[in-house]
Amino acid sequence: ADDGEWWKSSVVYQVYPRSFADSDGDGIGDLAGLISRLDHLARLGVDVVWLSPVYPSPQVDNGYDISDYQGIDPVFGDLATFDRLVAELHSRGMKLVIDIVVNHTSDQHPWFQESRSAKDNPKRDWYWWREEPTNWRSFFSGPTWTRDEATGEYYLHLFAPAQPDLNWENPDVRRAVAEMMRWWLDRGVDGFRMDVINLVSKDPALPKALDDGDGLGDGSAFYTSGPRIHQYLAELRARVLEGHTGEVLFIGEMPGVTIEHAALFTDPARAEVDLVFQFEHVSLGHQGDKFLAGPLAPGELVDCLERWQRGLADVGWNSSYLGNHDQPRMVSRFGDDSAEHRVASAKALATVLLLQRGTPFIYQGDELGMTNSVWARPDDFRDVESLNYWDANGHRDPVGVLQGLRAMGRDNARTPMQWDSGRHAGFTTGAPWLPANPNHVEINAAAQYGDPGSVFEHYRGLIALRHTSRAISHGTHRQVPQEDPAPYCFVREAGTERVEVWANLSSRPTTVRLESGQRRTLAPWESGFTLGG
Ligand code: ISL
Repeated sequence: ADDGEWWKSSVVYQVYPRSFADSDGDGIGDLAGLISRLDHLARLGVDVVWLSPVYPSPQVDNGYDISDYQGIDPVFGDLATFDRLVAELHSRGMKLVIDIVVNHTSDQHPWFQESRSAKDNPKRDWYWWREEPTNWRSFFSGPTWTRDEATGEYYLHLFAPAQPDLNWENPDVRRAVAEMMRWWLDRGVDGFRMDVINLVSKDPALPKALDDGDGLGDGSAFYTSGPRIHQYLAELRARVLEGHTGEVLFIGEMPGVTIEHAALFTDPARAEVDLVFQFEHVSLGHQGDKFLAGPLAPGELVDCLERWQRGLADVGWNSSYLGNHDQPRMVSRFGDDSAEHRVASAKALATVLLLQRGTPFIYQGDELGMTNSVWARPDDFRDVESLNYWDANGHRDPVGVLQGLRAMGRDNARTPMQWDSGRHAGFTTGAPWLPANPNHVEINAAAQYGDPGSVFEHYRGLIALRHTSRAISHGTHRQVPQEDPAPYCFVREAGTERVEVWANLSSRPTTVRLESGQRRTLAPWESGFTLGG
């Protein structure tokens, strides 16, 4: 039964195009490469593709710095190839969600070029300009303000200096964003994943942050889910959808979002967004700085996921993800990527990812159990976040900082997709922009297709279950409490349909108690479920 919210029974697959498939041998993945691999997605059974940015961009942050919102970067293809992608997806019954980055533009965007040119330029107020900077620390190390030569004033950038923040207080900015999104809707896209969208409403006073001792501080209280964010999102959705028939999916990426705000953002009655990416579980153990992350205590992940289950049980809707292009590989971060436990832990995590309540997101390669890669030296990294962090912190503790980058660096998720055991994992015939993980000789798609014991076939089975079981797609979720904090057990229920799920999220055996009281011994990382009426 389709109750209109098609995305509740959908599984989304994220493609990071730069690292997915390269059709022309330049070492960088592209749209034609993606089209050539759509059979992989059809075989897996996913419903929606979320495509990371492919717009013209100087690629300072791999496309999250956009210099033209209505085009395709030549490195990825052109608009005709994009249209072909939409048609090819639709003909397979899949939908396309594109990535919209409108907290900031590239400093090469014509809007910013105009804005920076003079204090009295009509677009001056499209960005944040001040005579005096505040002391906020940027997401990518260093200050959030950079002085611009042309006028001697400072502009705000929560991320890299090449990513100036748009001023959403200006109604013209908000109108331009809505118009741009409508243009893509008219081209046939089915939804939008909106980058750091809960950061667009700043406290216009831009107050000073508490000094961490180095002259900078955490200003996030002044721009996270800020004063007008709910108004802006409701306004944007209404404008984008005005006169449009057919359902469109709005996903908000929201660092620092609380459960309370997430329930508001995803309350259908408020018509803001349908899905929210929260960050609590991926931030566990961060101690304020993700590159200092320590190991998780048993049960920490489960407790966090459960808090979100309870918080959005009645109003709103969860998104389920354990990895993406900003995170280390899920099996390395939350599982156990040793030879002994890699396959079982990838499967146990997938069982949780795909069977808990909420729309699941699979990041490319996780369906193969891909792991973090090998980084010998700091200059092996390509990601602006890792490189800046090294520059800012490497000198005080080279060994510890390199260790942190290895464990948490975003490039772990950005190594080429592992298609086969051949040269460069079948990703490119040229020299890849980032080397393939050496373990591709063993971990790759070709080796897993049709192998019933493989991570890929495990994902395929779970996705199929999500499509046939209303208990899984729409049902209630309740935890079955355990003495041992490591295993995660829960029951999903809709009408007379009941699914009980267990997953031992640890590298040692354990015993769980099912809801019936029956005991069950689980091997390390063993997971499973029973279907019952
Ligand atoms: O990876 C992070 C740094 O620790 C996150 O804080 C990340 O910056 C945050 O999730 C926002 O991510 C999004 O916006 C960034 C971009 O670099 C990420 O790739 C994108 O997903 C700026 O556009």
